[in-house]
Amino acid sequence: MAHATDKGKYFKDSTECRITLKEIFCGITNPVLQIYEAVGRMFPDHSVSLAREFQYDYSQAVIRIHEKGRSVPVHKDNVKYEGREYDVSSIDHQLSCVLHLQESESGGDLVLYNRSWKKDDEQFRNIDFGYSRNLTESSQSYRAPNLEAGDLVIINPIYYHEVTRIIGDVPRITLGMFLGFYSQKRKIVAWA
Ligand SMILES: O=C(O)CCC(=O)C(=O)O
Repeated sequence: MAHATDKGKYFKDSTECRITLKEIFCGITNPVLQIYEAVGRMFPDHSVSLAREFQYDYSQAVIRIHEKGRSVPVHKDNVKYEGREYDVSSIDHQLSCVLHLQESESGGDLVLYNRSWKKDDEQFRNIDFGYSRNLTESSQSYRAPNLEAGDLVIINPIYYHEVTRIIGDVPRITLGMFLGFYSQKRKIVAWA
């Protein structure tokens, strides 16, 4: 949800994104639907659907192409805090789902830190995106091993995480979405 402060633009871009994803996955099963099915099998007593607000669909997924030299700084995702103007901020719990479409030659590792976000951490926030490395330097970390195209990684995004610098000419390509859980309704909504 890159346009957290401009809902009109977010929902307009979501419509265009839906058309683009349809074109990209024309002729094959849309991986977004495959992820919904996989999540449905993990949580058989929950329904799984795309998030909607009034008559608007949220964006289905974001495709990230990380080229050589790119990295994603230490950050967390928490729609209850960052997306308060969106209906999905009323969820009880959030997970992040990343389908790997192409790995880089080297680097591009997902590193998870054993430290969850607290409001006080906002003082360590970078101006543009992410947080100061000081925040996680003394936390235990876990590097997701040997990920391959086709792997689906599900994390609790309130724990700090980062993607290390991409090395080599082959870009790292992923398709990402968030899952929001409404515990009482046993309902999971997906958005990006
Ligand atoms: O690309 C990844 O492995 C992690 C993506 C990420 O940072 C996120 O979903 O918040």
